[in-house]
Amino acid sequence: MKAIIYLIMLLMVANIALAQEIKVVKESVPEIGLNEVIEIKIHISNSYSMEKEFTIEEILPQDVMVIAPEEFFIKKNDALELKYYEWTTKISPNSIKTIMYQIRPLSLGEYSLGSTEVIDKSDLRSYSSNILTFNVKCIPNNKCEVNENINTCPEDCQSGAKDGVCDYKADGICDKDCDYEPDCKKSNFNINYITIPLGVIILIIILFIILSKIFKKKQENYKKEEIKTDNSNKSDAQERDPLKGL
Ligand SMILES: [Ca+2]
Ligand SMILES: [Ca+2]
Repeated sequence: MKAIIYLIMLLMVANIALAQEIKVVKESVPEIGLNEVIEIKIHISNSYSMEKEFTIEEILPQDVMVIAPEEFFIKKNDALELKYYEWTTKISPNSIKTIMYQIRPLSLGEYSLGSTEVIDKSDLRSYSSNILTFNVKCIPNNKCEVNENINTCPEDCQSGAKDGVCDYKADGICDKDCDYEPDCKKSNFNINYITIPLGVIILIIILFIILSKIFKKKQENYKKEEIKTDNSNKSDAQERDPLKGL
């Protein structure tokens, strides 16, 4: 990374003699520990044969503490409050100027700094730098803590640890962060396999009880009806009996 930056810088210097242009390159170390301060450098090359004045705007990432320079500006982008630096500087002909600032990242993981916007005040043309990323690593203490994972704290969080990151690999350890992983044998048991047949059986039993009750009642009614008919037949026969009353 550093070698690439130096190569770009070398090319920028070489370009001064070859072409008339403005180049902006941003750099930092690729990695720091939590609570450490990171220094960001913005190199601006003016390959014109005249002095130029620029305004430079650098939007700072969220979740950082501004260290130096202490003064910064705030603007609103939708509901988001953005901290940013703004400088105005003159750069001599055929030379490079470096602007530096320091911030302290407040959380672990990868930070990304958007491109620095540089505007040439003489013709209002704007130039953008590269996007810069750096990683904030943990300070190891043999505990895989909240917000730490195998990427941000490989010293404390082993592969397969329950750290919110799925390490998808066949290493004999089932990582519980994965929905599916070669080492996690997912049980094919489904509770529905029991509840649905059980429900059907209960329904059949209830239906059987209701139907048998209805059947029983109908049978009782039929018997009552039969006795009633039998009695009325008997009384009819008595009515018609010619020997009745003798
Ligand atoms: Ca830790
Ligand atoms: Ca994990």
